[in-house]
Amino acid sequence: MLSRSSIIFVCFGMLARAATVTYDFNITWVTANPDGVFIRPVMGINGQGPIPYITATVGDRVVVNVLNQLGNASTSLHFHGLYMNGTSHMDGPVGVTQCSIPPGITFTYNFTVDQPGTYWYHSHEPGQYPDGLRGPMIITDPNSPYRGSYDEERILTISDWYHEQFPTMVKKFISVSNPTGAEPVPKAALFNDTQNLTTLVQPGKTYMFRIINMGAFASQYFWIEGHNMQIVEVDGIYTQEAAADMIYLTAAQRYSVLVTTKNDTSANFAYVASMDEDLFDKAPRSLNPNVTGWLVYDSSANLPKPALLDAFEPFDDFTLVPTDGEPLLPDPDYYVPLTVLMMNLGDGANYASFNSIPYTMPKVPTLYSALTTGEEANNPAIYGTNSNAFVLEKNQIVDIIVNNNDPGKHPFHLHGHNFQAIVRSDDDAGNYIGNETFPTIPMRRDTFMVRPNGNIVLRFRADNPDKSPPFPPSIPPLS
Ligand SMILES: [Cu+2]
Repeated sequence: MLSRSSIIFVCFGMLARAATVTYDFNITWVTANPDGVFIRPVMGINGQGPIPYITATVGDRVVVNVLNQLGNASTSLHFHGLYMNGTSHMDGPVGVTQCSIPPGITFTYNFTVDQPGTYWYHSHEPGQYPDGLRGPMIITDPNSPYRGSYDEERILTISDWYHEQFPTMVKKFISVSNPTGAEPVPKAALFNDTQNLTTLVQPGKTYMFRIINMGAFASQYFWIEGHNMQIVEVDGIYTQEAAADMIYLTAAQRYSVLVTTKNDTSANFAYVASMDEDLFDKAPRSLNPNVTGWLVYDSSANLPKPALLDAFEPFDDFTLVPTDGEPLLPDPDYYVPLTVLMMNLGDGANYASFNSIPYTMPKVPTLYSALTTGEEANNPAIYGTNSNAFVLEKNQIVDIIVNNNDPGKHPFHLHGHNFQAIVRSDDDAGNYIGNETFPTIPMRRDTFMVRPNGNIVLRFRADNPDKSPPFPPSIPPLS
């Protein structure tokens, strides 16, 4: 349910048109069978699962009226990749910027979007989004540097799929009976929440595919047989065109790629996403890690089976160059060293930790503590012993150093900012020791993978908020 109303305002002598885009979302349980072998309850919106896309144009105000009618679960929505600069209380993570939305209660998200690109929105109640509350969010840009370089857009989500509901799986995952912390292995991979997807294309045209990994756990390799991809955007940042035969998307990463179709319509071509099985401790033999779709030139021609690959050689995103040419930020004022370690605690279960501190959600959301404690807000201790709080000063340049002391690959995501990815080591490089030379124009994105027993360094400016909220702050009172 979408309604648009327009406000016209004058800025810098130019006439700009900004719309308000309103979505009324009634969240309920529905049933779905996306992999064709198991019908199960999923979280839907307005009776629909998969859930609707959110679309807006740069400059628009987005209003999402949420009514939680799940009955048996609280929820929230996060708009992944949006900086929420000046409206961090609209970001969505439960325990950080808001309380859960209990069953029967409404909550309105209201923010402006001033960044173009490919995003997604999802529940930010712990462990909930893989049960269905995840969908694309696209911010179109009349001033895109690639406007005119393509004829049409297509949205392609990639995800992993489970048959059990997440609350049940999480109980088994974090338990004394799983002391190694082996993650639940998905049952299937999906394109646009289905399998055997067909994408009708016309010859001699260029399509921009907005590709989103909205999976729970699995990273995915993606390629198109017989076609080359030109990467033009990662996580909302335009990049200089970079040719790729295959890309790799961790959970939560996005790419826009240009694909030019052939002039000949005699054959159809498979595209494939393949879950990175390195992540699975023990995958059953019956697991098909691949999902296949087709570029269909001729709907009466057959849909060929994709070829099996000997090895995966994805494009290295570290080499991408943003089109805005933003140079390496100055040397940092502050370092946030984070060591990733999986640990068994007193209950015998396995927990992920930063600096040996596993996260426990505070009873009072972190943002509420920050806004209600006066001078004490600068004391990291008030945010709780298990929240790993670091207090930054406005406009500091910050280096987050992630040392992965675990043999698994882990995506790392920062809310409220993108970051310059200035170091990514190979596997088994150990902890960061600071002898690297940094790229002069680093790649930027909001989600980045650290390799097994390796390290990454992410640099950003602490500029959120960089201005007062555009409207009187509307933090709801503590209940
Ligand atoms: Cu996010």
